Formats: sequence, C-alpha cells, structure tokens
Amino acid sequence: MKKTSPPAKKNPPLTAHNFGPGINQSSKKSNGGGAVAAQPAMKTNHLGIQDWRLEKPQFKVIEITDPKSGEVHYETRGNLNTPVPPIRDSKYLTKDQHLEIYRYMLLNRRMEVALENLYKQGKVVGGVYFGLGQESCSVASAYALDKDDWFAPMIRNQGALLVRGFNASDVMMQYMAKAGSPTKGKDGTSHYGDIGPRNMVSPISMLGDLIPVMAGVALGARLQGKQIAALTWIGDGGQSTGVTYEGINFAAVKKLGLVLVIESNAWAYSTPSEYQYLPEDLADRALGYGIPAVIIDGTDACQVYDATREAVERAHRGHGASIIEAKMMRMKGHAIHDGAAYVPKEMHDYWRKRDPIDRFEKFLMAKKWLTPDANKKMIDEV
Ligand SMILES: Cc1ncc(C[n+]2csc(CCOP(=O)(O)OP(=O)(O)O)c2C)c(N)n1
Ligand SMILES: [Mg+2]
Repeated sequence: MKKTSPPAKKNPPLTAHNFGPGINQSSKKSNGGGAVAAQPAMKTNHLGIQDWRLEKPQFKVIEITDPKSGEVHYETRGNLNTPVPPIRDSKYLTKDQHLEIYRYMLLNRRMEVALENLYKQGKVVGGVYFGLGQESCSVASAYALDKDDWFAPMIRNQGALLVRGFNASDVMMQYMAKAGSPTKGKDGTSHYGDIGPRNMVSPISMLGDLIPVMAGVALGARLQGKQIAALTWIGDGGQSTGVTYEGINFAAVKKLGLVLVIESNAWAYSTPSEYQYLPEDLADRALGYGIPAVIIDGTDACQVYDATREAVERAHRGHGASIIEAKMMRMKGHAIHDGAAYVPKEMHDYWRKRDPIDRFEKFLMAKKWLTPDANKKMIDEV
C-alpha cells in the first residue's frame, strides 16, 4: 500500500502534557487536499492536556440499585440532545488518503457484519468481537504508521489488520478456524502475528500485556539502530491493569516509541467508565508517566490520524512514548454473546448519531471529494 508521509514539521519542544503545536496551531502548510479551514480554538482540560474534540458529552452514567431487589441498572443524567459535531479537518491527510481511510472503514464494518451473519449460521468457532463505532479509531491510527513501524492489535482492531495488508478473508477464515486461515485453523479468534512484512505482534488476551511487549519491540529496533513507532491499543478497562503502568513507565523512561491509543469507549464489559476509574480523562495519567498525551474524538478519523501521526513522528525522532485517549462508545456488547442490555438506550442513540462512517461519508461529500456515484461504486466494491 502506498502512503505519502506528511511534510516534516518543526515542532516546539514537547513537554509532558504538550502534544506538539496543536491541531489549529500548525504552520499554514496545505495537506494537499486543500481542506484546512479555520479551526475552532484548541482546548485543554483542567490539567492542560490538549483536547481536540469539537464536542464534550454533557451527560454521565449513574448506577441505580433497586432497594427491594438489590438489582442494579444504569441510567443517564444530563443532556443527550446536543448537536452532532462535524469532522475536524486533518492537517496532514490528502484527498486520496481520506478516501482510502473511508474505504478501509467500510470494509472493516462490512467484514464484521458478514462475521455476525456467519456466526448466526453456526459457521464461527467460538465468539466474535466487534469494533462497531470504533472503525475510525482502528483504521486511521494504523494508517498513520510507516511501513517499518510495528503494531499489536486487540479484539476491536480488526480494521488495523486490513490497513496493514491482511485480507478480510484472512480475518474471517480465522474466526471460522479454516485451514487456510493465518493459524491454519489452530485458533478461532485473532491470536496471530506477522514478523514481516506487516510487522504485527499477536494480540495477548491478558489486558495490558501488549504494552511492555511493544516497548520491547521498540527497544529491540533501537538496538538494531532503528527508531520505530510501536502502536498498540488498550481499553479503558484494560488500562487499569498493573502491567499497563509497568509497560508505559518502562517505555517512558527509556524514551521508546510506544504509541498507546486508549480506546475510551464508555464501557469495560458491563462496567461504565464512571464506575471503573475516577478521572474524567484517562489522558491525565500521562502526567504521572512524564509523557505527552492528547484527547481526541475517536469517532473522527481525521483526529485519530493526526494524533497518531504526530505520536509516530515523535517516536521516529527518538522523543519517546505518547498516549492518545480516543473517546467514543463500544456500540455492541463485549462479544456477540453479550446483548449489552445494561447500556441505556438513549446513550446508544446518542452515539449512533455520531457514527464514524456516516459522518465521514457526509464530510467527504461536503468537500466534493466523494460523489454519490463514486460512493455507491465504492460501497458495492467493498
Ligand atoms: C488481565 C485481564 N483481566 C480480565 C480480563 C477479562 N476481560 C476481557 S475483556 C474485558 C473488558 C475490557 O474492557 P475494556 O478494556 O474497556 O475494552 P473494551 O471491551 O471496552 O473494548 C475483561 C474484563 C482479561 N482478558 N485480562
Ligand atoms: Mg472499554
């Protein structure tokens, strides 16, 4: 797959909580797509961490216990009728790159819909995990890597595999434990890697364990004289594990090019974020590690790409690890067996309106980079 690297930038020195010049503070360089419009003022959170989102949800989830039965359920409090934000213009992506990302997101979703159908036909061995509503996060982050960089996907990142050169049929045959699958039928989910050319470390089911492994990959590359980016993802629940702290701290101290995307998707299995960790933003934890972080809208492929690309470039310059907190919502249950009945309906509806693919499609149409005919053709091909 051919990708052009964004133009080299002159960034000011990075401090622990400064992710760089900020999305609206860049030089006036065009992204080749002619896209950069006036950007809204860049915000920071109460600890000074950049928050690129164009919207901050105005509601919370609260736990209600029935005094008689002791049964627990969740409700929302706040305003869920706020307008859907636009996609933020990318500083770096060209028109063709936008279209390629859009295509991968479509393929990611189409593949998972097909997998759901195959599961219902009894053709899938074991469960199926979906990245519905998170395609932008998986696809646009993987797209920001260069060829020599490494990545380690988790269950919601099947879209990243597509970007790095796996076929949808590889992923689907794996789920069906077919002889032609990457593990030749020995595993039913996604436990496989590729030491080349795709540079993929196999997922590790124990949450957090991929982080020190990816720090080690970056260290190994450095010992071979290369500065690479080592990208992995961790859920909001998974980041609570002890090994997450150890892995990030090691990468931070050794200035290894770990790029950690925290998929802050509102739920860890059936536990809402509000009951899983106390800070409003998990990005705050970067301060404790002494590394930069940024908060982004994980449903906005442009924000995901730009944030990851900046972290990747830091890694290539030998400036060390970065954290990207991508806020979004897990739009299905933990796996196919989980109907997610614990999710308040209005919360699901809120995020449904923020679908990453629908919004990106409208964004591309508004730019006239995608015509209705070209869109239909692409959807049909996928
Ligand atoms: C160390 C560890 N503890 C528990 C589990 C079981 N487990 C698998 S996924 C999951 C929830 C993960 O939630 P989150 O990290 O938020 O990811 P999401 O499913 O929301 O993408 C749990 C508890 C595990 N795999 N590893
Ligand atoms: Mg989660």
